Order: sequence, then structure tokens, then C-alpha cells
Amino acid sequence: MSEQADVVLVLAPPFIPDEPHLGTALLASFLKANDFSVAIHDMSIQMFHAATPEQRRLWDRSAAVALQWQQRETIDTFLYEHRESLQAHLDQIMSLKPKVVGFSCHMTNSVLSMELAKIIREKYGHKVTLVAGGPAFFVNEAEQLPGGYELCMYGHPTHGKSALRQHMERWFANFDAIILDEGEAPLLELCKRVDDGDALDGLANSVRIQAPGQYAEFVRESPIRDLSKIPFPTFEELDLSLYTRQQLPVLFNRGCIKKCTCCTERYRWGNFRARKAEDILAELKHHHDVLGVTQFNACDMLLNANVRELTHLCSLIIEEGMQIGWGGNVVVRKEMNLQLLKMMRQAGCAWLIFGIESGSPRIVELIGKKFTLEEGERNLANCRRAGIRTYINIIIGFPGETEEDFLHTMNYVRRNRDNIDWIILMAMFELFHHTEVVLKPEQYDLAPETVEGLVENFGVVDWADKTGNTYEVCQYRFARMQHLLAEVGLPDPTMQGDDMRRSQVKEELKAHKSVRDLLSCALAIDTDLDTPLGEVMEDLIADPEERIRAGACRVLGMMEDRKALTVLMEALNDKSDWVKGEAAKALGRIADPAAIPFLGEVLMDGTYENLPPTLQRNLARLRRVRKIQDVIFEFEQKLGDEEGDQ
Ligand code: B12
Ligand code: SF4
Repeated sequence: MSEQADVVLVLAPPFIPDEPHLGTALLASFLKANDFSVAIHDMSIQMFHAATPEQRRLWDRSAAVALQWQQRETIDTFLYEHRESLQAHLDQIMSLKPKVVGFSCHMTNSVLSMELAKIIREKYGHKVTLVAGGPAFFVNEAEQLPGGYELCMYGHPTHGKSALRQHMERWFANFDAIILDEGEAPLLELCKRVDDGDALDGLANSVRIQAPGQYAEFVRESPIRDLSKIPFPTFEELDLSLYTRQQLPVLFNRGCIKKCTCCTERYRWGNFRARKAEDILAELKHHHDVLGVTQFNACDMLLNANVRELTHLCSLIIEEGMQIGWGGNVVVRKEMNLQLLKMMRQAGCAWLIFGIESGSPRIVELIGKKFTLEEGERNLANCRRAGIRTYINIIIGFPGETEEDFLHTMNYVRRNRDNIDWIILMAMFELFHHTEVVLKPEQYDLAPETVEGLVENFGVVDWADKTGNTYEVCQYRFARMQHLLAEVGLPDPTMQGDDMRRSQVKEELKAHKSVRDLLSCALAIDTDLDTPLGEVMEDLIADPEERIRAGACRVLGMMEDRKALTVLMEALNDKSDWVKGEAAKALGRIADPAAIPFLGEVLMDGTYENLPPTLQRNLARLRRVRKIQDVIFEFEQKLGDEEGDQ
């Protein structure tokens, strides 16, 4: 961190440790381009590394953990257990003497951010302007509400009857402004006003509390139209080695072209805007050439929302000859034909997440997806043919879903099993404020009391519809779907912690084309694991594919972990010479005396001269590994001594 910063952007725990947070990195680049000095304090990643394996469970990305972070008990325990470290972080932030401190609030870290802001306010008073922003906040503008609008956190309104209302008002009162939706323009305006000593009156897209329960007028302004005006993030404010994957987030566009009835994203991001392919290419090239990153996570709602620009981007990447990997969310559409998907694959697209949601045409229509089942199946099959991994999302228990609808979804999964790699998100339907489903409950078979319950219960409600769906019905269907996944050999998306990481690691590793990629991927992923990667590798070493077995041997060697000895010794008997050679080399690297008799046999007998060239080459290389030579020397000495003793 530099010694002084006009603005410090804070990411409180927990946020996924895989990669840096895109929103704060974008805001930092934007403010810097406008002459403000900015630091990002990623408290989440620093505390993740300091946490015990048990504490790290609070960084899991599940809905259950997200919900846990909204509970008083979790927050209080965290504040108490980490009080010294939290204070040290806040002191570090304030030592930069910022004029503005901004908290980035998400599904998981908002309540903690509120508490941290309170501590800053109590200790430093109004010397600093405190601001919050991020996807946790939502403004509902409605004439019948006092002040004409309500501010929601996690979809939970500050007005209405909720027990949490009081808390939220107290929390929000510590902030000078809460900025809604796209943050660049309003945050810049706020910083300029603070710099000039001007009041924040009329600041667009922000909620300001004048007195308890009293909000300043809310002024909405359209987001930045020309996305070329927003510079790409350079991540220079962050230590990228802290993140557990060597990958970076990127955006291809902003907003969404769909209007699904259970989603509010279209309100948050305003009109859909595509980025120019040339701008995205420049960003990818920067990360590739300057930061040495080759893997990218497109954080778009739909990376294929503008097919023309996507095609253009692919052709630019191919022309440039960049060897990169990327993927993200997509919507099923006719244009995703084999030709386009092959082109995307050639440009590095490795995986796509399809919001399939249901196998019942009736439910797909109710959700408002506006595609046919056949189109979806064709997209998945074409991805398979193009060599792109397919992940799908499924919603269980959408209001009005009948048993027959659910059986259609089960059949869909069974029928398309060979074209689905993973159901990445399998969610029991949840009601969210301000979605079409909640605004027009009668169209979705919901009783008005159910919707009222939402206001009372922090966005979580044990709802029932007139079709007879209840939480229990959904749970039962969910369990049956899990059973089906086990039967057809698909990973269970509800797996948590180490199990989930292990399964993800396997998926990641298998997808890599060359042993070299496999190796670098495994080494990158390993830092994420509390358990040794060896366990995953043991499974991979039994994989039917030769390249996977050879890669697994090589990675085990790189890990230099004695626990891998037995499995590597077994691999010396593999039917493939490539695998045998890699196993021998790995044993050489580990250079454990227990492996020497096996290797000694191969190395010293000279019998390997008759083995095919690949193995010979590997063994010749093995001789050059100094470490093994030293050990062999020691071993020979020892043998000699023992013979002498006898
Ligand atoms: C990619 C993604 C993920 C990835 C995260 C990868 C990553 N590196 O971010 C994964 C798959 C891990 C994920 C997981 C989850 N996600 Co998610 N995710 C997204 C997605 C599609 C994109 C996020 C993103 O990068 N957007 C682009 C950046 C630029 O936007 P941004 O971060 O919001 O930042 C902008 C503004 O918010 C604002 N801003 C942000 N910070 C700050 C700070 C200040 C001071 C200011 C002024 C402004 C500001 O300015 C930024 C630039 O304009 C969004 C939907 C969306 N399009 O945003 C959902 C979304 C954020 N996820 C959501 C949910 C629910 C989840 C999960 C809980 C899902 C689950 N059930 O498991 C988990 C929780 C994860 C966690 N621990 O936090 C919800 C959040 C709902 C809410 N209101 O909080 C969203 C909005 C999708 C949705 N509608 O359901 N997610
Ligand atoms: S496609 Fe996704 S982001 Fe877009 S409206 Fe539908 S659910 Fe929301």
C-alpha cells in the first residue's frame, strides 16, 4: 500500500478468495483516471490467509453461508474472535489518511461492513467521509412510500414492519452516502465534492440519511452509456499472489437483455450496454502480457448478450494468437450454433454456464427465459462437440411447479447427461423483493400473505403457493434430484468446503489440455486446499485418459510429498510408457530413500535401454536431477557400508 490515499476501498470478509474483486478494482482505475489516489484494502483475502481451516468455512460460497453472515451471532462471534486483527486493519486503512473510505457490500459481508464503519466513525468522527456501495443495496421507488422510495439491504426494506428495520437505520446512519447500482460516476462525483469541500446534496444515485428515518430526496441518473469511458482495471493496487487461482475477473458488457420474473438485475444495471471488442481485447492483452495471467472469469450476467460483439472479440483473440482460457454465464439462444461455439473455443472459451432452470416448457416460460427446450439441448450438445464444458443452473420449486413439471426437469437432466458437466447451481426457489413474481403474486399462484411475510422476515420466507408447493415439497424434490445426480454420475452441487474444492479441482485439472497446463493449474489451485492435492491426484492417476495420469504423476512429483510414494510406485507399472516415465521422474524429484530401490533398479540395471524412447528420455532427464543423484549416492554409500559390515 502507498503511504497516502485520497480514497480507500475496503472489501470486508468474506469474499471468495479465488480471484480479486472486480467492482473495487474498476472503481479504483476510474478514480485514478480522474486524478484521485486510491488504495484497495482487501481485508477479506488477508483474513482468509490468517484464518484456521475451520474459520475458512465462513468463506464458502454457498447460500447457507451467505445467510449465516446475516445473523447477529455470526457477526458478534467474528467481531470478538478477530477484534485485534480487525482493529489493526482499520488502523492501517486510516493510516493512509483517506478523505473517503468506501465499503463494497455483498450478500455476505454487508453486516460486518456496517459494523466496521461504525467503529471508524466512533474512533475518527467525521474527519472521513464514509460511503457504501455494491450489490447488497437496492432502491425501490414507489409513490406510496414515505419519501417516495425505500432502501433495501439484501432485498430487505428499511420501511415496513421488519424487526431489522431499526438495525438498518442505525447502521446506515454511520454513512454519509450509500451509493446504488453502478458505482463509477456517483463515487467520482462524491470524491470531487469532498475534495472541494462541497455538500453532498442532490448527489445522484445515492441515499443519504438526514435524521433517523428521514431520507434525502433520491435522484436517479442513467449509468455511463459509453463503456469505453471506463478504463479497465489493472489490479495494481493488489497483491495478486494472495488469490488462490491465477485468474482474473473481466466484464464483456453491463446489464442484461432478459427480464426474468425472479430477478432484479435489470433494475440494478439499467439498460444493456456492450463493451467494444477492441477494449476487451486490450484488457485481456494487458493481463496476459503484463501480469502473466491466462485464465479469465467473465462476471457478466450474460456474456453472449451481444452475439455480434462476442464474435468480433473471438476473431480478435484468434488473430492475436493469444493462448487464454475464459468462460461465464450465457443464455440459450439460436445463434449459439456449432460454428460460433467452435470459434469461441478456438478463442479460449473453456466453460459456459447456462441458465436452463427447468426441464418443463411451462416453467421456463413462467420464468420468462423465452427459449425452447430444444434450443437449450442443442446449445449444450454443440458445446460438447466444440469442446466447451457445460455447467447449468436449475431452480427447484418455482411457484406453480407441479410434480409433472419437476419430472420433466429430472428427465431433462437424464436425457442430456452426456452434454452436462456440472449442475453448478441447484437452488430451491427463494422469493426476492421487487421481482415480478412478488410484484404480481396472483399471476404466480402466490397468496398475498406470503408476500407480506417477506417484509417481516429479512427477505427469507417459508412460502407456499396455491399449487401446493411448500418448503418441504421443494426439499423433497431437491433430495430426489440429488439422488438422480448420484445415479447418473454428476457431482453434487451442494458439496461444501473441501469436498467441493476437491471436486472443482478435479474438474479444473481434467479440463487442461497439456501436462504443462495441468501442472500450472494444479499448483495454482493447491494453495486453495486445506487437504493435500495428493488425494485428488490419486483419483486422477487412475483416470482412463493417459494424459491425465501422466499429468497427475508429474504434479505429484512437483509437490514433493512423501504421501505420494505408494501411488507413484504403482504408476511405474502403468501400461503407458509416458505415465511410467512421469512416475519415475516424480519419484526422482521426491527423492525419498523409500523410492530408491525401485528407481535404483531401473536406473542402475541399465535394463531401461530396451524401453521405448519416451521413457528413456524421462529417465535420462531423471539422472540429471541433482537431488536424486545425491540420494542415490548416499544410498549406494549406505549399501556399501552395510555390505562391509556383514
Ligand atoms: C460473478 C458473480 C459471482 C461469482 C463471484 C466471482 C467474483 N469474482 O465476483 C460467484 C460465482 C463466486 C458468486 C457467488 C455468489 N453470488 Co454472485 N454474482 C456474480 C455476478 C454475476 C457478477 C459480479 C460482478 O463481478 N459484477 C460486476 C462488478 C463490476 O459489479 P459489482 O461488484 O457489483 O460492482 C459495481 C457496483 O456494485 C458498485 N460497487 C461495488 N462495490 C462498491 C463500493 C463502493 C464504495 C461503491 C460506491 C460502489 C461499489 O460499483 C461497481 C462498478 O460499477 C453478480 C451479478 C452481477 N451482474 O453483478 C452476481 C451477484 C452479485 N451474486 C449474487 C449472489 C446471491 C451470490 C451468492 C450468494 C450465490 C449463492 N447462492 O451461492 C454467492 C455469494 C458469494 C460471496 N461469498 O459473496 C447476487 C447478489 C444479490 C444481492 N443483492 O446481494 C447477484 C447480484 C446475482 C443475483 N441477482 O442473484 N457470484
Ligand atoms: S438472464 Fe439472469 S441476470 Fe438476466 S434477467 Fe434472467 S436471471 Fe436475471
